[in-house]
Amino acid sequence: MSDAPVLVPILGDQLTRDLASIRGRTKDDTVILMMEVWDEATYVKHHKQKIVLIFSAMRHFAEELRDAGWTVDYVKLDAKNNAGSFTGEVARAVEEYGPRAIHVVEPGEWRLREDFDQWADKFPCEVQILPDDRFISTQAEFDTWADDRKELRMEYFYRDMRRKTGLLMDGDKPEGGEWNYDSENRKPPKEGLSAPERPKFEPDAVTQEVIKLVEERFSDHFGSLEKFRWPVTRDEAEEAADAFFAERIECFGPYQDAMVAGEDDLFHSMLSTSINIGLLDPLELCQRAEKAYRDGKAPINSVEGFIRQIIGWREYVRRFYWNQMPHLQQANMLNAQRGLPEFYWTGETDMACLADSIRSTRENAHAHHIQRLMVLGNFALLAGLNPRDVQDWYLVVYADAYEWVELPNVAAMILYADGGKLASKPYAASGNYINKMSNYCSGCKYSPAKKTGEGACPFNPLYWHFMDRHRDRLEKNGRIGRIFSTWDRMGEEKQQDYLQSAEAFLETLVPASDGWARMD
Ligand code: FAD
Ligand code: DLZ
Ligand code: SF4
Repeated sequence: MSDAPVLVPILGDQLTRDLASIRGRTKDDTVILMMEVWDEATYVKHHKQKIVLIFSAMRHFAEELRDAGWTVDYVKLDAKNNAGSFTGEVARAVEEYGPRAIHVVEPGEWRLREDFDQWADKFPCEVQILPDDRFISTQAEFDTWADDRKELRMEYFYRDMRRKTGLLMDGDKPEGGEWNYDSENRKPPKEGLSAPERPKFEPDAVTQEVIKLVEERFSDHFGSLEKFRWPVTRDEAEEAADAFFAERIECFGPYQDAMVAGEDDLFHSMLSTSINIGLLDPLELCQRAEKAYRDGKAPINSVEGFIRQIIGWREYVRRFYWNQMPHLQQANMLNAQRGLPEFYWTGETDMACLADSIRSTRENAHAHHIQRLMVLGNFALLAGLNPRDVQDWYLVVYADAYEWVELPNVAAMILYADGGKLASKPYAASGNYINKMSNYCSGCKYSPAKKTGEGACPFNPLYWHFMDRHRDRLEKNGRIGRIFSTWDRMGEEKQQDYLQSAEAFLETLVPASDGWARMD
């Protein structure tokens, strides 16, 4: 065997001790390369907390690997010789170590895969790009499953994942008799609903150094750093998971779709930032959830709901992304052309539900699922915001955002830009839905009960404006087509009232200035 080592680049969302590229490797012939690079920190102008999270978690992980005896070449962003990109840094390391091979786990994003695919031609050594086996499904499995289906519904894929993992199975039947308890995940919040506070992790010296770096180098990026309290190590992430299983999972299911002003976490696990960078193993979390059910500590609707989000939605969007790229990025089936309104960045809007969701986004780099879907996403859909702007926004603002998970949720789930491959109907709702599922409306300048004109909740006329302008496409949809008979029964005058109210509201939207999402 040659003395030359194997070079193992580990990316910022691959912070897992038994990653496929190091599993089974010997320490004395391996050089691990970790890189803080300008290209990754700025390909969109990520929320400041996301950059802090990743750099701090990377630095801690490098220390953990060194303590375990690995050789780690760690390149800090402000290192003088920083090459600025993964490919540049790998070129520098190839020059320095003369490796006999490069072993890297596939990146989560298409743009990087295109770069990594060039490495075999660029570098004078063998290059192995390994599957990321931290996911439960495989791409081949999904692609075969998807091959002759016109519509790709998560539910059927999810059932296969249940069978594959054995989670919540009773022989070959679903535990409790149903595959899906979604209908028991929709309890409106009762007066004064609040959840136990999740553990918050005070920034240690490593995180503080990164905060300083980010404040200096990324001062024009969106978001505040004041409330940075995310787990940055495996131990912290496990503490966060322990608290979820001890204190919040019981109510997770019933209140999964509830929203309460100022209650930013409610009963959500708040674990996505840790799962997505590899600090927590998704399958282990699901097994813990199942145990809580079997031990009688959490009801089936909570546990099945949690497991569905992970081995259902999370797995599904990962595979959907790779199955549908690169065209998913350009998809715009509803021909939505309106630019993103400035208030998505400033939070300055009289619509209380949007203002609170954006405030949480700015302060925490997080908003929970139903805020992302039924407030921010619903508005983007109804107002006809163009998918590229909306995609950029979601990729920038959330600490858990990576294109493989953000893009299917934005393009396919909220904007229906893929024409219904992923979702059976657009998630469109009027003010009634938000009023039922939250306490936002009582503190809003608008009224959900008022349908048109001055003081009417803008979601009401926007809803009908959306339906009317997409009638040709949506009327044929069995799940939504029936609402057009309600529209027709309203009569011309009422319809015009709705359409004019919506137009008047849309006129008031101020488009976002350039420079928020991408470098000028
Ligand atoms: P919980 O409510 O506790 O759910 C448990 C876990 O399930 C999450 O940690 C997450 O890993 C997984 N999960 C739940 N829903 C989804 C989903 N729709 N897709 C994939 N995984 C899911 N999640 C991201 O991780 N990154 C994103 O960039 C992202 N963008 C989104 C954009 C839109 C428009 C929407 C509607 C959803 C998006 N989600 C994204 C999914 C979801 O909103 C977040 O995963 C969730 O809010 C994270 O908070 P939590 O850990 O408390 O989740
Ligand atoms: C998101 C991100 C950022 C902001 N910075 C880095 C970085 O400097 N170095 C790194 O290894 N990874 C970073 N990441 C995560 C990568 O962009 C991530 O690996 C891809 O998005 C693939 O999912
Ligand atoms: Fe949102 Fe409309 Fe309720 Fe205001 S009235 S909080 S805009 S749903």
